[in-house]
Amino acid sequence: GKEKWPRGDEKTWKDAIRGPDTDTTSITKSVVNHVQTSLARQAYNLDTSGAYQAAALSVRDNLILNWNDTQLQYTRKAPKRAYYLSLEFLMGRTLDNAMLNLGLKDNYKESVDKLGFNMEDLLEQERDAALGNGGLGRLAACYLDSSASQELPVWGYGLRYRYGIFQQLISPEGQQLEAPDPWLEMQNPWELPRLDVNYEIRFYGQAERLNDGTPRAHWTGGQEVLAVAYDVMIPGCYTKSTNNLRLWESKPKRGFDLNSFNAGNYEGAVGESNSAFAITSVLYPNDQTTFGKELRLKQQYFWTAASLADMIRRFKNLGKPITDIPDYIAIQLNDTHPTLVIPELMRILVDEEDLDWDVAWKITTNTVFYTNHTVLPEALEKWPVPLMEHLLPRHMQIIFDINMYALSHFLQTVERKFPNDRDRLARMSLIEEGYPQQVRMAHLACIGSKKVNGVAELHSDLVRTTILKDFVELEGISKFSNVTNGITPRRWLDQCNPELSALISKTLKVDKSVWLKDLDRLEGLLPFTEDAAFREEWAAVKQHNKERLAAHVKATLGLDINTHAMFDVQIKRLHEYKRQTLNILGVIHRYITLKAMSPEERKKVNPRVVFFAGKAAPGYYIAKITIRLIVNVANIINVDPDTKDLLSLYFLPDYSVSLAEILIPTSDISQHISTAGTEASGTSNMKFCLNGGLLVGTVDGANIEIAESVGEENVFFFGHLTPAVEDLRHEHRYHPVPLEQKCPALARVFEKISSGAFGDAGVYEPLLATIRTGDYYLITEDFDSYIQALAMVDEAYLDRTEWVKKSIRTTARMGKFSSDRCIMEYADSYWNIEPCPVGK
Ligand code: NBG
Repeated sequence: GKEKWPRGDEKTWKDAIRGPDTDTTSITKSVVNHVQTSLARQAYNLDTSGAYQAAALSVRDNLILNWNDTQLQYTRKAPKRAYYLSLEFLMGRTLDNAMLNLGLKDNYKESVDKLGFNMEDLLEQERDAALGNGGLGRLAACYLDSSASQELPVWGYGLRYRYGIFQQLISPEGQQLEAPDPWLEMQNPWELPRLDVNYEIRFYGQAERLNDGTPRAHWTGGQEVLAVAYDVMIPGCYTKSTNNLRLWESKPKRGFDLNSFNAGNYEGAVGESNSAFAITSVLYPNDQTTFGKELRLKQQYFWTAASLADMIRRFKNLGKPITDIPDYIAIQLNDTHPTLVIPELMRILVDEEDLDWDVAWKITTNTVFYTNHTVLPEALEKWPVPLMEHLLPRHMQIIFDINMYALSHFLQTVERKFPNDRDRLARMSLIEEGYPQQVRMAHLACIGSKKVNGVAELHSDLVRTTILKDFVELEGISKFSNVTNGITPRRWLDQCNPELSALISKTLKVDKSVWLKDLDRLEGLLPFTEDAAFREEWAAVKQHNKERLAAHVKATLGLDINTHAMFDVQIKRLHEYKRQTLNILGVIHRYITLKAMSPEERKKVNPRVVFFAGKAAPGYYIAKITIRLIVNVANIINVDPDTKDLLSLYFLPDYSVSLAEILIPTSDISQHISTAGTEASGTSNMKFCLNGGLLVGTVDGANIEIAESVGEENVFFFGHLTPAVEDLRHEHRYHPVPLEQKCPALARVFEKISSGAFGDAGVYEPLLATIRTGDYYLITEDFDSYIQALAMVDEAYLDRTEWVKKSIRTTARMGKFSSDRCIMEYADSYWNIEPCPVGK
């Protein structure tokens, strides 16, 4: 039936309601209006930063209108929704992406131009929203883009950290220094504070079981903290659908604790309020390691409890019975960080909704889904039982109960299936024995979820056969599957490489609004590999992107880069398993080889520029030494007259999403060289290949599927395979062979370093020692085949025509890696949600 107009005079409303600003004239009006009113400035005193703010506010107005329509539509249609819980969202900048997704970039550019500014300068004003460490956080951002672009009712939930990932400074000696990232110091136009949306979150206190024949308990006392919502609009590409990313900020429940205040304990009262603010003050800068800090556990509970309360409030507005939750809500856990949502949902259902344990458990395990993102032991979360008991006494009880009810069920079956298998019981328990006992979050996430997935075929296999093997035997294989990661082609092709995007549209004779949302269309480029004029244009784009990077490096670091060299890039978090060390040792090997050549021989060598960028966790000693080695090798070889034109090396400081956007489109090759079986997926490998850079890599993570798609002849694989890794490690431990014998080429590189060629050799000794003894990441095992792979790269690069063909073929076959495909898989096979379009 026709809805009744809610209030007042309908015509008055309709006449006053404004539409979006889409033509250049109204865009200009809206920008100037923001200059005048929101910023209280004038044409006379407007600088670039003010112009950025005004343009951003104008774009935001357009987003808000779409956002409002989308949210109203969701309320009206009440579709099942999915909620993506991630402690990290690495969004980068928003303005360019928002204008592109709205299809309004050209108009904004024209308008800004007429007002006397340059759009590129404006874009540079924006600070990255860097609320994440690496791939896991950036994946969450890509997934939000794809959800909105496909009109799916998906919201993200995260934390609004006052400080994002630290800013990285590199001293002249190559030391990494960390500075805070006060990204909110400048006004942030991309968030809407929702001070009215808030929840009280409890910590500590007492949990008392009622022991009245029900599983209920009362949780009282302790500290209560307020979670306040900030909403970030997530525009879909060429659609009105605009989803929400809700970030929580913590603050004291009331300004001061009145009791302590009245008792004269002013400092105590303020201290309490400080501890409330502290919860969302900083992003933990560790990638793939856990530290068991109480504040981190507080963040996790604060965020999952506020998010769940918000979902349940929204669900209750539908007026459906509580048992219908799985028909309206799907919760996706981005790694184990939000696993507390499982005991928290149980607490709400059992203690507050008074449901039977079994009913509550059924609801929970039909609502929650878990994605595993690593099999590295040091990254698997465990929380000490005493800490959990102190901070979340009721949740600790519930976890013990889950262990008893859910697992005892299991364990009885196990006992029948595998009689007297005590080891298995100990292995599977949610509680790891020891001093102290620890809660295994991956086990809890696994048994509390409807489905579990890894992020690339190989990784999902490893999840099934190693860390969750026992659970597969118990629950059946069908619960455990794979969704290979993807990336959004909007940011990672159209936005970061506008010239390539334009060339593709022109060549395919298809508007980008089509192929950006149907990336398999890139296959249409394949016939053009044989078109010499097209190949030239293709190569010219790469060349131009190199010059764009060179200009940026000149402007920011004052360095000159040889843009006629092959560009070889490795950018990612510094980590032993990612083996930046292998790369820098390879560079030194190349340097030694060049030095030994005659001037005649050198003439035949193709110049190469090697780029590194990436942050090391502040406490990661070995990773920091690797940075030092890279910087000091660069200091020597970049000025060596014998070789500097043939080999140069740069460590670009403060890697970020925005830096990646400039670097990725320049690569001829990029390196993804983790020890086989350690990199769950990798996603920058996809970004490089989508932009026509070829891949040098190990047979690991998504490299494998990329090679399957683009053709193995277009990638440079090397190194041992996953099944060999454990045996090799065993050999290293029990039958060590001296380096000189095992790998003479690497031994020469070590000698060079130890000779002091790159400064005080003692500095590097702890790093070299990890390789000489133990060599857990198998550098010595893979070094020779790595050097061979790089030689094959040199060889292939000599035939430039064939090289460009490889580049085109690579881009053309990357369709599978659009995050649109991933999100559709999650929507169909996991969440069971459907698009909810908004209409014009
Ligand atoms: C990382 C993996 C990457 C993967 C991203 C996104 C964690 C715990 N894991 O290989 O190391 O691409 O997750 O899935 O950060």
